[in-house]
Parts: sequence; structure tokens; C-alpha cells
Amino acid sequence: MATPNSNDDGPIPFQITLETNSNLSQSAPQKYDDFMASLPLTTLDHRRIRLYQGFWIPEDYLRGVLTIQEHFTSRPNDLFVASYPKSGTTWLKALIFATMTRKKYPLDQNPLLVYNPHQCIVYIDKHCSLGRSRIVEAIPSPRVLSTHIPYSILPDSITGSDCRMIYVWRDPKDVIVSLWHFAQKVYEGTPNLPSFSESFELFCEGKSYFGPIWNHIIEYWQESKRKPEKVLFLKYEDMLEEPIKYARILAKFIGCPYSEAEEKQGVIEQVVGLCSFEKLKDLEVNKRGSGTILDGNFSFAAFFRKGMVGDWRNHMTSEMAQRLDGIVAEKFKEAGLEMISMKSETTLGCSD
Ligand code: PAP
Repeated sequence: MATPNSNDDGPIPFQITLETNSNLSQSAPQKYDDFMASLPLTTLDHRRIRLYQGFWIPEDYLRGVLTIQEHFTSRPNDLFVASYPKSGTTWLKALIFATMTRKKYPLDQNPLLVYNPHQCIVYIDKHCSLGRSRIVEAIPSPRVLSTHIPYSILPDSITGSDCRMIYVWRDPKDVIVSLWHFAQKVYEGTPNLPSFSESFELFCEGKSYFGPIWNHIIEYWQESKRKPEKVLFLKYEDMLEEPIKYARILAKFIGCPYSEAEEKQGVIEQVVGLCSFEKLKDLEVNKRGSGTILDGNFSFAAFFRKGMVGDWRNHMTSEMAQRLDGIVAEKFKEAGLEMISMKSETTLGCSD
């Protein structure tokens, strides 16, 4: 089994060879600074966010987004994990990783037991923002990469190629709650952090990381309708309700379906069990390990808070909930998404 490592600066590619070669680092691309400075600006949790091609992108990530647009070369067998932040990415990464490596490692020795899922599948946004595109290039095929970049901002190299994507979305009410708590934890001690209602207000105006969230979801949904073989569109709430069903769908989509023998042996249940919130949250690496985001260090524990549906009820009034539901429902309707309600029973996901 791979050995634990305290930093998350290098990816653990699929073959589980921890990337530690410092020669691969480059300097952050400064060449976009003048262009970035010309874009509309606002602040969120003391971070500067810029409006770029209709989405609010954290300034430090925008360098990566521009680098990816200009230089990223996809490979036909790349698989992308795409999401709006706080929509279930950590869980999806764990499920994909465990599914793809289940034959390579016995499940009781899977690297997920000693690495955080974000160390196993890395964000291209982060590495390219830090000028470490070469780290991403050095990952052997088949690569599994992740991104929060909206679909319309991705380069043709990704959207026009054969590589596949799995997108997860979540009730925006729970997303803003999760985002707010994450910021409270990560920026703990920073004076004048926004209250929940202040963050909520900005979120409703579309001013959130990679927001507006509704357009983020709509774009991937539209692409999944146009090209179901390219984009698998999943919903966090549906996955929580029927994790076995969705783990099976996911395995099929990524080309490693469960065999009859595996089904009989309960391998799918074991994979789901390994990736469950309770299991991952209790692992030493996720309790005490730490990683880096662009503007500092944070504890991996911040990725595992409640892992439930409907925590928004503990944070917003029914008026606030109705307002956000109304905004999202209207945008979805305009885009042609058939959505009955934002309740957990809503199914706007993939079909078998
Ligand atoms: P990211 O965008 O920073 O990667 P992401 O993993 O998408 O974050 O979202 C974190 C949410 O997923 C947290 O939700 P909460 O704040 O409402 O609790 C986190 O608890 C939840 N989460 C993390 N791991 C799992 C898991 N294995 N199963 C279900 N939910 C999970």
C-alpha cells in the first residue's frame, strides 16, 4: 500500500506513485495579471473574485483557468470530475478512485485509507493556478482530474474531445451552507468574516466561487443531454439515497463495471462502505491531515462536516429558502430543465 505523506502538493496518480519531484514546479503565471485587473471585481470571504465570461472566479484561480484555456491538452482517455464547490466532490472522487483501483488493491488496503480523496485525484485548476501544469502533464494515463471550471469556460481540448466527465450537483441551499461553514473553518481568525446572511445574499446574486451556481449546473446538464456518453450528470441527494445504484452507474460509465461475481461477493457494497462519509471522516488522514489551498493550509477535516441533506433548515428562514429555490427554479425553467422541486426527492439525474 502507498505510504502516507503529509503534503498534497503532488498528485497521487492512478498508479499511486506520489509526485514529489520539485523540478516539476514552475512559477505562477503572472502574464495574465493586466488582463485580470481589467475584469469586474468583488470580494468574498476576503478573497477577490473576478467576473470572467459570465462567472465569478476567485482571482487566484483565474490564472489557472486562463492557463487551462490557453494551454491544456486533454487525452482521449482522461476522465474529469466536475462540480460546483461543496456539491459532493470529495465523495465522488473517493468513489471513482475506489472503483477504478478495486482490482489493484484489496479494499482493506486501498490508498484512500491513508490519503485524502483530493490527494488521489487532483484539481487541474489548483495546479495550473500555481504554475504547476507540468505536474498534471506528468500524470500517466489514464488520468483522472478534477475541476470546478464552468463548462462554457473549459477549453475545446476538453469539450471537443472524447474524454468523459462526471458532474455532481447538489441542492444550492445546502451548497451555500456548506460553503459558508468551510470558509468559517478555513479562514478562522480572519476578522470580519461574512455572516451567513451576508454570504447568502451574495450567493443569491450569483456572486460566489465559480457562480452563479444555477448557470454552472445548467451548462453541464445541457451537455449531458447533448452527449450522454460524454457527461454523466449526478445529484448528491440521489446518490445519498441510493449509493449502490449510483456506484453501479458510475462504474459502468467509467468503463469498469462490476462483474456478476463481484456483485455476488458484495464488492460494490464494500466500495460504497469505504467511501461513506462515516468511514472517511474517521480516518486518521482526514481527522488530522492537512493540505493546501491557493491561499493557505487547511485541515482535511474541513471536507467532512455533516454529509447530509437539508442542513439548510438549520441556517435559513423559510423566506430565504423560498427565495433561493425561486431563483434557481426560474433559471432552470428558462433553460428547459424539468425540475419539480428542489426537495431531496427531486430526480434530475442520470437514468439507468
Ligand atoms: P469541495 O468542493 O471543497 O471538494 P465537496 O466535497 O464538494 O467540497 O463538498 C463537501 C461536502 O460534501 C460537505 O458537506 P456538508 O458541509 O454539508 O457536510 C461534506 O460533509 C460532504 N461530504 C464529504 N465526504 C462525503 C461522503 N463521503 N459522503 C457524503 N458527503 C460527503
